[in-house]
Amino acid sequence: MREVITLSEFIVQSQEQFPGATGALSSVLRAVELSAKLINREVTMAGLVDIIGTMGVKNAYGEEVAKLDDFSNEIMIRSLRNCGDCCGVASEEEEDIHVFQEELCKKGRYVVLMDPLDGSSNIDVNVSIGTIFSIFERVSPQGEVCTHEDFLQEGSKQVAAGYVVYGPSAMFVYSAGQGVHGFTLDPSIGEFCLSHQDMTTPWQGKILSINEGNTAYFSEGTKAYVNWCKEIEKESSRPYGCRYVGSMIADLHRNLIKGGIFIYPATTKSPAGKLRLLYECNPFAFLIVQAGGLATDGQRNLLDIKPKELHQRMPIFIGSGAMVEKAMEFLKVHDIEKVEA
Ligand code: P6P
Repeated sequence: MREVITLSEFIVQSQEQFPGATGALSSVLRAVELSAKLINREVTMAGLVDIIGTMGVKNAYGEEVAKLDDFSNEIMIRSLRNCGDCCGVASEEEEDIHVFQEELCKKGRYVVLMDPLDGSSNIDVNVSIGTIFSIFERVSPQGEVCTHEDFLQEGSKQVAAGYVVYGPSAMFVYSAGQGVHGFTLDPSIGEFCLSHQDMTTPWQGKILSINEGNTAYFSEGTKAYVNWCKEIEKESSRPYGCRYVGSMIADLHRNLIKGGIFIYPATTKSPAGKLRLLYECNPFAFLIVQAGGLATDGQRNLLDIKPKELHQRMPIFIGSGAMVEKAMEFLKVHDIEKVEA
């Protein structure tokens, strides 16, 4: 019989690799897993029950909050509060941090940052969406309430990060610093089962993923790189294929497996780009680097950047290392050196 290893079993077995492990991180990961199962159930029912559509309220960015956004946010917060090892949460859906006041939670060693349902604008057209999470060890004293400093740490200090893609099948993909591992939900037993152990991304890919509708707002460097990707040059497999779903989780999950570069650059319309450093860029940067790729803002490694505030946006060039390095060369020549000249 095929050996099925569930996510819970894998987390416990992986814990053995950390001599000082107390099981607290495993407990937080399992809280995320429980949330994913509950969210997946609602997402797969969306369209059949009154869970489509918006709440009639806007989030911190002035974006309409979908009912599923709010549901997913509440589910994650409840699970993380109940696990007893998390002292607070920062959510893309909430203006400020969510400080757990319960005595048990104050003893929690970890904080979690999350985008409970990324890509929710795609729900009503049945495109893959997902949950993104990032886990840090707190810097504030255990036993007290968490502080903003717990959440404003460089991405390199993440102890774990991952995502759940609610697509043709639901997949839970995470890393705790020992490689990237994927688990596919088996609905017949209600368990995420190991399906992609030690995921790595090719150093050279052939997929360009960028919203070219924004070309008029791109920098000269970004335009030059995109045009270079479209030139005919057989040895380097160009022109590359273009794939853009408009749901970060779907685009990055594909590129993680097949290779490629995903770009949401700074533009004249959005000088800091669109995606959020804490809730989208850092967790994916952690994963992609663990999988052998690169993640930058066009100049700096994303994981080295000290966040200034919770909802900080950040340009992102992420994926196959050779492609990210090439893109940075174009930005250096056309944007940076030109400006310095
Ligand atoms: P645009 C979804 O709204 C999201 O936050 C990401 O999931 C996705 O990559 C990006 O925005 C798409 O943005 O401007 O291309 O529609």
